[in-house]
Amino acid sequence: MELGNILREMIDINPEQIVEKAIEILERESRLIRLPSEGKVVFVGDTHGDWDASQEVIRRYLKKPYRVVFLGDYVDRGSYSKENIQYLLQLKLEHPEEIFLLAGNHEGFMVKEFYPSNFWKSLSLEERETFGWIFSKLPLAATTPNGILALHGVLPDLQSLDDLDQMKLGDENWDRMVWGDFTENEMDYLGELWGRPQFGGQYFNRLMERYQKQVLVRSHQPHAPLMMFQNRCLTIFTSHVYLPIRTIAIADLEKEIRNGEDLVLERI
Ligand SMILES: [Mn+2]
Repeated sequence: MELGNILREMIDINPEQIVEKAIEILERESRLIRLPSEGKVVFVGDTHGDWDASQEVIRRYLKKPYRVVFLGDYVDRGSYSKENIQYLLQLKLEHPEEIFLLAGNHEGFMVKEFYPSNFWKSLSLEERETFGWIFSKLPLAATTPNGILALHGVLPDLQSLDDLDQMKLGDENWDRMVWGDFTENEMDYLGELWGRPQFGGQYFNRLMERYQKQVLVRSHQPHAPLMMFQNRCLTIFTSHVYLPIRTIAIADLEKEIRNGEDLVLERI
C-alpha cells in the first residue's frame, strides 16, 4: 500500500502495520471527542491540500497547554492533499491525545461520491479503499466541558450527542454534519442547494438548546460570515486554496464561553 510506504519512511514499521495502527488508534476514539476541562484547544478549519497550513499550526501549537482539533476536509482542491493527510495521520499516530482529526465531506468520498475530487481521482483503487477505510473511523465532533461543540458542517438532529456512536455513515444526520450549510436567517430547514442541505437560525437554536452548548465551531463554508446567530456560530477556514487569509480559533477550556467572541481568532 502506497500510503503505508510513504508513512514507513517516517515511522519505522511496515505498511500494513501503519494502516492497522491508524485504525486501532481511531477505533479507540468515540465519534464524539470529549476534551478535558484544562488547557487550551486550537480549532483548525478546512486545510484542503494546503499542507503548509497544517505544518504552521503544528509548529505553533503542538505543545502544552494546547490540543489541536482539525475540522475535516484535508484533501482535494489544493496541490498537496496526499502529503497533508499523510502528515496529519502520522502526527495522530505519534500524538493521539494531542491531535484530533474530525471527518469532513471530502473524507466521505467512499460513502457519498462528489465532483470535483482531484485527490480521490488521483488514487489507485487500492489506495482509495485504504483511505476510505481509515476515514470511516474518524470522529465526527468534539466537545468541551465549557460549552463548545465543534464539527465540520451542521448540527445533527439527535436526542443526545451520545447517539453519535450509533450513527450510520451516509444517513441523514451524517449528511448534515459533513455536507450541511448554515445561512443567516430565521428559518429551520431550507431544502438543498447543489446537494448540500441548508439550515437557518431556528434549527441552530433548537439543537444548541437540546445539547446544552453555547458555541458551535465549524468550517466547510469559506464564504460564510465569521459569526452567525448572535455570535454563537463561528465558521473558520484555514486554507490558502480558497482565501488569502487562514483563520484558526483558540479556546481557553478553563474560562466561561458564552459566544464566539470568547474565543481568540488568529491568522496563520
Ligand atoms: Mn467541506
